[in-house]
Amino acid sequence: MSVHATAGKIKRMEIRGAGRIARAAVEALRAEARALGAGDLGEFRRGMEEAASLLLATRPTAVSLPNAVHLAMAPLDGAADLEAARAGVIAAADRFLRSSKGAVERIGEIGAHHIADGETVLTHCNSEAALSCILTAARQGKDFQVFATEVRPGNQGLLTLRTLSDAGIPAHYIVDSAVRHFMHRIDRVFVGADAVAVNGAVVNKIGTSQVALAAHEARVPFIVAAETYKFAPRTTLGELVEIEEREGGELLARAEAARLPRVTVHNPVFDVTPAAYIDLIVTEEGAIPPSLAYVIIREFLGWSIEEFHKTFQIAHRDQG
Ligand code: RI2
Repeated sequence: MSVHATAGKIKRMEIRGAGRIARAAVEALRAEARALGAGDLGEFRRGMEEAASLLLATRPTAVSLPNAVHLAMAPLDGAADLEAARAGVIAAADRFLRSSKGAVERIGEIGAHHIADGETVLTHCNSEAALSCILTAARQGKDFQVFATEVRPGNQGLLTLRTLSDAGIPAHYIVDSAVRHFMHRIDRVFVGADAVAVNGAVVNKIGTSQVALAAHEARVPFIVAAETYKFAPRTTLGELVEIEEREGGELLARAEAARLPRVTVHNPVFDVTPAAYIDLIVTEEGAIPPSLAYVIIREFLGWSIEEFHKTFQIAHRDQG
């Protein structure tokens, strides 16, 4: 798919989920690298950076997107000529796509150890990493149930239910505000992440922090499933993860809103769960307490501060 088409689908959330967004962007960059008819290395680099910038501007929160774009674009630095650059980007994209799928599988294997026979698990939103833990446990023959929230306003809970149902896992569907009501029946919460900050705080679908609060109050373990490329290097520089605010129309129909001129509709689609409410973050490199987020950023992302700045400049070039 072209860069334009992919960017449009990510913006409209036809492609969604932090991992899927990252893979779709990298696939689009790979297609662009193959197709770009540049005359020389400079022209190729400019074309690729334009494509990257378009993809990076689609959604601001899931840090998997800039992390993945950075990995795919890295071979442009130091490439001897145009064809080396082209081949480098294609190979880096292939590597990321392979390792992303492998990471989700590995997270499933590690996370499944935390689900036992007879338990009841709760999940919020639709995370392939969290679902990988749940599906792996089911494939291992464990007998357990899952509560899935609706997830206002996008109703991603329905996607989760379809996956659970296809896998033959008994499931319960509840509105987001019923989480505390049912928490006494829950043994463990599994959610995904759009970003993990250096202080171990997790940015995930709006409502996640309320789920964490209810779990904390009831002493229910709260587990986050997140690939290492969901960790946000720029938070080591003191930057906050931007919380995407989407159209109010997703919440309140335009005609209804027109009748309520004094009402401001707020539609933040993510929130921040503090590290204090998180028991474990399961990455493909192993499960860590949130206090070790910095180690993941340093050891497995391994970016220098100069590199953060460069990808950031590409991301903001078109936004003035
Ligand atoms: P995986 C999603 O964001 C959800 O917040 C989900 O928990 C998170 O990405 C991680 O998903 P959105 O794109 O990468 O639905 O684990 O706004 O699939």
